[in-house]
Amino acid sequence: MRSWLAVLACLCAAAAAAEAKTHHHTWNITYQYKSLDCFRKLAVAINGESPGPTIRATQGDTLVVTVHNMLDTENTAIHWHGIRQIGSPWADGTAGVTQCPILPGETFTYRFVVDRPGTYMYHAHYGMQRVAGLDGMLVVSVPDGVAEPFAYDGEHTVLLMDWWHQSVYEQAVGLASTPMVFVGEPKSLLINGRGVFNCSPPEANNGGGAACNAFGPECGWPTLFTAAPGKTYRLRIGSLTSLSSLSFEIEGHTMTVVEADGYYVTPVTVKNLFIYSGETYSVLITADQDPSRSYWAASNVVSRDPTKTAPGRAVVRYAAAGGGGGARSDDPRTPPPAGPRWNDTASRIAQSRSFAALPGHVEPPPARPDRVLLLLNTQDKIDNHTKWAINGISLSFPATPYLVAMKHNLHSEFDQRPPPDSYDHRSLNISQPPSPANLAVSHAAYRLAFGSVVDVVLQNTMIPSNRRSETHPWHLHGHDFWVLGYGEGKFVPEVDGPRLTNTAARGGAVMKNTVALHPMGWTAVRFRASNPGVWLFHCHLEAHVYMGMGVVFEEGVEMVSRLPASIMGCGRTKGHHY
Ligand SMILES: *[C@@H]1O[C@H](CO)[C@@H](O)[C@H](O)[C@H]1NC(C)=O
Ligand SMILES: *[C@@H]1O[C@H](CO)[C@@H](O)[C@H](O)[C@H]1NC(C)=O
Ligand SMILES: *[C@@H]1O[C@H](CO)[C@@H](O)[C@H](O)[C@H]1NC(C)=O
Ligand SMILES: *[C@@H]1O[C@H](CO)[C@@H](O)[C@H](O)[C@H]1NC(C)=O
Ligand SMILES: [Cu+2]
Repeated sequence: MRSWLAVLACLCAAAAAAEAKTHHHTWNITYQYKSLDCFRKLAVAINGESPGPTIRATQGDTLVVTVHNMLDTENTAIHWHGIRQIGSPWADGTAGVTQCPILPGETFTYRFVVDRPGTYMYHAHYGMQRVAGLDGMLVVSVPDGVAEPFAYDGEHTVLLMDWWHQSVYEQAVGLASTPMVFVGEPKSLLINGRGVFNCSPPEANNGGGAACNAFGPECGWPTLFTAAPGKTYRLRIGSLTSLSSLSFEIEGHTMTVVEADGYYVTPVTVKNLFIYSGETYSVLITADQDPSRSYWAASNVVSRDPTKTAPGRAVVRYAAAGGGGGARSDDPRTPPPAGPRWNDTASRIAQSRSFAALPGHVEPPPARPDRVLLLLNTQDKIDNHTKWAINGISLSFPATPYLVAMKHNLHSEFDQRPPPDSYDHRSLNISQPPSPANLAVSHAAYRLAFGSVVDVVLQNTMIPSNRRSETHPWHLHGHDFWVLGYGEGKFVPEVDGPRLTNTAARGGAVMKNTVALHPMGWTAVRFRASNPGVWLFHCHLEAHVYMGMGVVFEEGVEMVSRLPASIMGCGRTKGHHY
């Protein structure tokens, strides 16, 4: 107990001693033709780049990002994924929750402190816009003079994405249509924004022969990094896939996981890393293989049909391999790693369970919760629309952002009836979930007592129409949570509740901001509702949150200081002066 306090105290002291800097970034957001996987399509770019630049800062620094929305026909908003926004809840970038969207032609400035070191990300949080490629990584270093609990010779970022050829509009309209037109499996997997789509079968490129150019300058597997033999590298890996759960591995090399979502974990060596949308990991990899050749890094789809999406690839080169960086003749002649069996849920759960907080670096969870939310995840039909619902409520964002409506008591702007804390878990059969009696699309929200400890148990189910159960990575804004456990089947409060209490008491629970809810299973997390504001908690799959798979938590909104006028301008906030 004393050791973690000591470590936290010394980190804070070091952070305070170092001079905090302010980093200014100015971003022009535009649509651009990009051929990220050799197929030309419109992408949303930051200063011409998609994915956007990696932002770097040091713990305690302030980031000031001025966003010019130059999209002409589309709103935007940018979320800083994993940054808790303590004291700046209006800078969370979640359209409909913490701000009005940034209108075409308008400028919005995000200003916030990066209070914890670690690997984070940013991405669009307006409609399904992230699908169009508005995303990137955010790396926060420890202050000078603070040692990390592992050593490495160099570091690289690895951003994993999935990619479609139809536009974000077609995807969104399809999902909202009756009957629903699903977005389908991704056409490509991207690593650091690059992939190679097979242009040769004409039917594969939607008839757009000219759009698919296997010989374009952008078309080729990217170099992930060039290693010096014997050296150890830190890879900061983040997934911003829109649909896919992935397995990432590097041919011939093992990886040692040392960080997850900004917290150190007890090192775990793996052949492949399962990574779910919204998660980040740091892994250490030592260049200890034959330096006369190069190696594939690969991402493979798991949990969904992998046969429709070829593996994402990038090349790990050795400096000794004759240089020529990027030359195709240097690409490995081996096939890329095939990845694990896509439907081997047990090994994914086992890896999720294998992570433990590094002793001395993570505060242990409070002993017990003040409130328990049992959240049932179901897919249902509402007025013939296919929707995801949580305890029967399918979330839709109100015209007036929750933060403004709640802070200014605009009660007509959202549903005042709180969503249910639980469901009938006794009679539930997760293979055949009944349609909830209260099923509705709503702008409801959970109001949490400020400072209270909240447990959330997410319960997965089977989708009645296709008899499948999917993986849902749940992401919490404004907080990190302790992961108390993963279970298979149905959560039984009388049996599983006491086990969670024991886990909490034993210590070692990892802290994260995103956690997987595995097929036909449950996942339990605990957090302290101590960050004044209004925060989204949602499935990180773009299609799912668009179909209502999220909830909203409010805590201490009355303690939030005066809201900036820049977040207003929509719904009831139009023309109001606060
Ligand atoms: C952003 O757009 C403005 C106006 O067109 C231009 O002056 C500026 O150079 C652009 N900035 C960048 C970084 O592209
Ligand atoms: C997993 O998928 C394969 C086909 O890829 C199938 O043959 C096998 O039966 C499946 N296993 C389970 C447990 O569903
Ligand atoms: C829903 O779909 C069914 C079958 O296609 C149709 O008969 C019914 O009229 C639709 N209901 C609504 C409310 O659109
Ligand atoms: C749950 O539903 C499945 C699928 O309909 C059925 O096979 C099973 O017998 C049910 N289980 C119980 C305990 O009723
Ligand atoms: Cu989901």
